[in-house]
Amino acid sequence: MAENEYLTVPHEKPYKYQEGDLTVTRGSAWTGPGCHLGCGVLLYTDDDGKLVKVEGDPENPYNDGRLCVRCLALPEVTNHKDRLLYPMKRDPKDRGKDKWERMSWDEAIDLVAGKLIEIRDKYGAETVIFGQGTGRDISSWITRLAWSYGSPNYTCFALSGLACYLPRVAGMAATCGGYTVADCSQQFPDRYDNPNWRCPELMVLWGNYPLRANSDGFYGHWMIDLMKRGMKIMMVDPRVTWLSLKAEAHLRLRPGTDAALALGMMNVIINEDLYDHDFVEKWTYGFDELAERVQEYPPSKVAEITWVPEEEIKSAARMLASAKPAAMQWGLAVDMVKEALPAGQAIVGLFQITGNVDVPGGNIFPVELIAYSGGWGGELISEEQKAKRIGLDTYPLLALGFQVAQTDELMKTMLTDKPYKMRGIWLQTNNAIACMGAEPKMVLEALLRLEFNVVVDLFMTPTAMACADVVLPAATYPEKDGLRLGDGLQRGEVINKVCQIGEAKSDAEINLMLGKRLNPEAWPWDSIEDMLSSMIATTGMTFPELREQAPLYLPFEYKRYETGKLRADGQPGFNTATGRIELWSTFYNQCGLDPMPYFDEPNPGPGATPELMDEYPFVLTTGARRWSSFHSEHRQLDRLRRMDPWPYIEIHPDTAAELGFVDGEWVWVENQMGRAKRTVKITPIVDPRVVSCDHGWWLPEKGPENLYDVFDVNINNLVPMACGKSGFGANYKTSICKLYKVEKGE
Ligand SMILES: Nc1nc2c(c(=O)[nH]1)N[C@H]1C(S)=C(S)[C@@H](COP(=O)(O)OP(=O)(O)OC[C@H]3O[C@@H](n4cnc5c(=O)[nH]c(N)nc54)[C@H](O)[C@@H]3O)O[C@H]1N2
Ligand SMILES: Nc1nc2c(c(=O)[nH]1)N[C@H]1C(S)=C(S)[C@@H](COP(=O)(O)OP(=O)(O)OC[C@H]3O[C@@H](n4cnc5c(=O)[nH]c(N)nc54)[C@H](O)[C@@H]3O)O[C@H]1N2
Ligand code: SF4
Ligand SMILES: [Mo]
Repeated sequence: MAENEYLTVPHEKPYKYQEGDLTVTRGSAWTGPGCHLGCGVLLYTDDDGKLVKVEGDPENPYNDGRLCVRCLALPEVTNHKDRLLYPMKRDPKDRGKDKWERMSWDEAIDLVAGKLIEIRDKYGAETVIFGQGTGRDISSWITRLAWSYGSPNYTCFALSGLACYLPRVAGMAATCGGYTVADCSQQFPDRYDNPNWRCPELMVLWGNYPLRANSDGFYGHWMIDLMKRGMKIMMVDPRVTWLSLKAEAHLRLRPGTDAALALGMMNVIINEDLYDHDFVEKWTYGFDELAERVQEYPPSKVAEITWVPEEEIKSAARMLASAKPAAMQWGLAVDMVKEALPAGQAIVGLFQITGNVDVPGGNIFPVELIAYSGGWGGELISEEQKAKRIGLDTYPLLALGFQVAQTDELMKTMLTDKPYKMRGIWLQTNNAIACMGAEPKMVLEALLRLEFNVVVDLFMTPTAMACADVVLPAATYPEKDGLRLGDGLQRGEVINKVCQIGEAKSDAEINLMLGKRLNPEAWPWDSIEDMLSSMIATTGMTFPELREQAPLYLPFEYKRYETGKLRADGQPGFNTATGRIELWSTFYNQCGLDPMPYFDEPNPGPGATPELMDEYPFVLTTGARRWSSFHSEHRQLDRLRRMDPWPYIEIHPDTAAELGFVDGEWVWVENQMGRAKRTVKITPIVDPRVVSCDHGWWLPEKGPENLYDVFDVNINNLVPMACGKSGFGANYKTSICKLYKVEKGE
């Protein structure tokens, strides 16, 4: 029986149909290769079952027929000659060497299950780490595998301070009881025509570049749709971008000073009495304390800290306060500073005190279609095992709903064997030494101390080559059946299998096969179809039925805090201890953290370590997204590699002239942690005092001998593994560096 009324979009054709010589299959694009979204796609296959073309599905309201270059290039990824085609093993003595032996799937599952059960029996399940990379479709499969096996140590492996998305999500869960997203009508199947929706008057893009990133459920091209409907943009970004040139205001701050800027803007809004009195009085807690705190951040002082002129800070604050409604789409730059939680708290606070919460065209609380995106199977692990999660003792905030191990503490544990010795790792969709990990050489050292390492990936990666004992081949999305639910999306999508490459299997299938051996009761399904159908049982549909109907939407209501629908007890208000949005957080206070937002100078940096600036004169930011790749992926793909052939560093023309650099030449970027090579890209989009490097580099064409030269080109050689006071946040996007030419032969 369906528990809800669901909404669908009428389709002209069945999900699979013929077009000339090709078969067309409708579905969603959810990973791999990478991306967080799951746009509507039409997959074209020929008579031999080969994927030959991908197009955007014009009937899908989410992307409305549009696709990025990475989805357009999908057939080249799926059919690439370097794909892993079958399971392989290697003698642990040969780690780092290209000495693999092919196995059958039966043998592979026997080997992995046997070894994991042996470790569990001898040392305890907690000694095996289950590490994923960025949020692809595996979060549910890997959490269920970890928890049904009995390990509490599931995590985003090697991502210092869990510094992607989680700091924002955890911060909002702690202070407002849920996560809000900018209202671009994405929750309605009729989108911009929905009579209840309003176009935001202003969209503030804070540390996020949606056109390239399409992150956290937010499709970048909605910005263009909304601008056509009159919406204005404010951008908070140190770099000039295509969108910033069309923005009403562009606040070009010094990297890592976001918290100061937000507090300075709050200072103006509060002192000039521009806040929403009605909302603040009825629905927030701790406003007076906040009003006192922001007095420490007058715009003149904030201008000195952030490099944003005082008048711009004031006028931006006034613009935001007068826009009704205003929405905010934020991004990774908020997480990738050590004190990410207070930064996020300050930024989101701007929209809370101006009353833009859960109103049409503001920041809304989405409803999850099926609520398990934070992990599937949390009930499978015993309280006794849960208590062994690494980081729980050090960072009490981790007790807040998220069952992840804290990454920096986990790294310490791996290197010191305290409080217990780690024995193995299951790494699925994670290229730790090329991308995820800060201090990648240390991450490798930690991995090599383990007895048994399994990597599940699409390609051979530097991480797998360096440390794996078993490698399992995973499927790209046209090779698998799957579901896309939850994750702030409020819609259900289906992924449809249309082809098969080698012996690759979907992550879901791999984990189901292994789960059946590690804990059969937790994995009762005989097939993927059974498993997917059971996951959507509450919709009253089976997986094959949903296939024809998807995308599926839940009805949406605004201002649910007024009607008691945000809280389990049915009382009006927000899901916090006080029932209000906590500008002064009772939960942070309980955890021994400052209950209110504050700014902490990035360290090292011109504010915290002026003495280091003679040696390392530039502020470094890293990882601004590119069209041509998803993190460490796509480097094998000729078409995309041509767009950005080498790792680069963006340098202002004046700075380049001063250093005698010419466009395209190789230079070293170095700081007190280490160095990495980059090609020079001379461009006025960066401030002369700031340089910006891309991330995730390795060179597949160099071959495995030197681990694909990963340690020459990985910018994370310069990033320390060191998190904020709460256990969340790390300085990936703010550091300092010097630059010098690469000598011949280097
Ligand atoms: N300096 C710097 N470093 C950063 C960042 C930054 O901004 N600056 N960003 C950080 C962030 S936010 C993140 S999230 C991390 C991401 O770090 P990672 O998640 O480690 O990076 P990826 O390259 O996305 O992917 C990992 C691997 O997953 C494989 N893969 C892709 N799809 C699938 C699939 O469906 N199944 C399986 N089994 N494998 C698959 C890919 O081939 C790849 O080898 O990087 C972080 N690193
Ligand atoms: N094409 C592509 N898309 C991706 C990814 C990818 O690798 N490639 N990765 C995915 C992942 S896992 C994530 S987390 C998202 C991230 O995507 P976003 O959230 O957009 O993050 P970034 O692209 O790292 O940075 C966004 C902007 O922040 C600016 N910036 C740098 N430092 C600072 C700072 O200190 N403060 C502020 N306010 N801005 C700063 C940069 O100049 C950049 O324009 O993208 C996802 N989408
Ligand atoms: S955002 Fe781009 S890469 Fe991601 S699924 Fe959509 S079209 Fe594909
Ligand atoms: Mo990320």
